[in-house]
Amino acid sequence: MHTSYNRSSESSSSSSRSSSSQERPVRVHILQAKMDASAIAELYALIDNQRRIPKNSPFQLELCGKASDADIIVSNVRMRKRLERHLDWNIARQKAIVTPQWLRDSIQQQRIMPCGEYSALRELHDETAKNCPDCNLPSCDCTPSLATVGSTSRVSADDTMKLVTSPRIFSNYTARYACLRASPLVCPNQALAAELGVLYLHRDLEGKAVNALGYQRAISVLKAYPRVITLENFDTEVRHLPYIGEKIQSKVTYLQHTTSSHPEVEQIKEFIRFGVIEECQTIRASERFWSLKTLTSVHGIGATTARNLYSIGLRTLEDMERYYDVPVADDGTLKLEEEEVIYTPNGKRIPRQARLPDLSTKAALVLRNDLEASISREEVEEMHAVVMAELEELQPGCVSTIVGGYRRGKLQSNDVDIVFSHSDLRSGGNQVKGLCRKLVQRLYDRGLVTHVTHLSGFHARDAMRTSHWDSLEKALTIFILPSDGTQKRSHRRLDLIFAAPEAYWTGVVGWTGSKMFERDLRLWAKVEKGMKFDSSGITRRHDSKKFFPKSELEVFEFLGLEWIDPTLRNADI
Ligand code: 8DG
Ligand code: CA
Ligand code: CA
Repeated sequence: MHTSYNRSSESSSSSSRSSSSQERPVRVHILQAKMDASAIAELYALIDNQRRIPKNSPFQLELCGKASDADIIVSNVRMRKRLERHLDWNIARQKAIVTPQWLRDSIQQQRIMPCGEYSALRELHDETAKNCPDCNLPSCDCTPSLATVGSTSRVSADDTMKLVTSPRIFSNYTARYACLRASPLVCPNQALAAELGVLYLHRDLEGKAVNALGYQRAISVLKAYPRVITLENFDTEVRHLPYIGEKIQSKVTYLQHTTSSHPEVEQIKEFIRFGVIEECQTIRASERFWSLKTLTSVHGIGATTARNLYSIGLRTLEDMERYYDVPVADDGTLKLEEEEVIYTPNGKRIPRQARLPDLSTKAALVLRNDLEASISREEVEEMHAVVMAELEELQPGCVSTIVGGYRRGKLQSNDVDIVFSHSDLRSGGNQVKGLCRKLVQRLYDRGLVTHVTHLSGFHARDAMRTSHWDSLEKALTIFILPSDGTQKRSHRRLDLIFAAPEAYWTGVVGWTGSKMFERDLRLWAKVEKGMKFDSSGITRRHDSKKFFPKSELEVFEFLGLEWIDPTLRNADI
């Protein structure tokens, strides 16, 4: 049985198949929606491992980054509506769309299992059976479906659920800007990206910003590379990708690089050969690295402070507790200092001070276990619902979007970011700021917000050093869901961002991330379009004229960009 494909059949006619034609592996695309990182990694590893099967074996699978070019799409999505968020239905009908079990069984049995038996969507069962690249099946004509290069389909201006990322974006992995590339949550080279992430973090903790950015850029480019990197494609393609092996444009690092030119190139090659990078092993074994990493895990402690604390002898969180004089309760647990609160006769909590409590380093230390824990999508949604219910009481009819990693498809988030607006809000005045402050105060009064790390106009100190990002009103808070009696609730970081209605969509784009996507979006706007992009709007540089797109798609179109789904904006690790 031949399970690899006949290349000449790509010319679309099954009659053009000839016995002398070259065969190519069956292309498999992993649709990441509704899969967690470990499931995606498992499927990539399955395909990657079988790559080592001798070349003349009839059973060859190849990872394909572009759904439209794949023969088989592995999907956990079972509903048409949901699938259409990621894939044009006309393209879907030309593919075999199967469950992950198909891949496991095919690998185990070393043959293409009948796709129809693993059809992921009931509605596509017949097409999946027919398009299965298995010549032994009676109904199979073995003609691979041609990739129909569809353009971005615009269904409704502000319904991003229905926008499809063009296949062109998937082919564009050699582009210099992350906002031109498709960067999935987990890429075929995720382990390599994670290893380079150690080098990035090390440079970042040591204050070597330019060097750190070099690694961040290399990671960002690798995130969009659609194939598992091998020594072969490394030499022919990968080393020529932007930022991989390019000298970093800084006098200081340039001098460093002349002695050991292009460290990324050697390190990537090292990873391909050995599966680890030696310098990462050294870094992981270093006490200083672990100490700096631990000290910066406390909210509000940046790399510079951590290095200062290290230089005076602090190594662990216990050292920090002693240094910051964190109070310990009788039972040995850390405790928050008593807040000054008073209650109304019916139990409503009233803060004695109008000023909301800052999250001090001391409090951040006490809450560190809560704040370090990741947040499930269900809890993110619950938090959003609770906040919206409170906001509805203050100003009915607000709109909101959960942005950040949640919107990019992360199953676990480190914090929750929500952008709000209301059509009645006027820009320029104090209405937006007023609503943001009122909401935070209300959440505090309800015991839902316990601390505030930044509230626009409230605190001079910008602990997050994010003031360069934009001028939207924001409150960075610590939030805790009310107890439902069954589970212990944890403190969570919650960022509330308020935009005037005309700045809502730039706010949503600006806060969806990821960080490198945002960085390149701003760079693209500036260098290529003569525009300044930030979350509060787009400004033409030569005459300072402001533009306010009316949908997220319009933000992209205005900047001369093709649509990229939020789940493909994961340009960081
Ligand atoms: P996670 O670690 O929270 O799970 O991932 P994330 O959601 O991607 O990270 P984040 O640190 O919450 O940042 C979300 C996005 O918002 C990211 O692209 C960075 C961006 N961002 C800030 N601060 C600010 C800011 O003040 N203004 C704007 N426009 N964007 C900001 O982190
Ligand atoms: Ca976030
Ligand atoms: Ca955030």
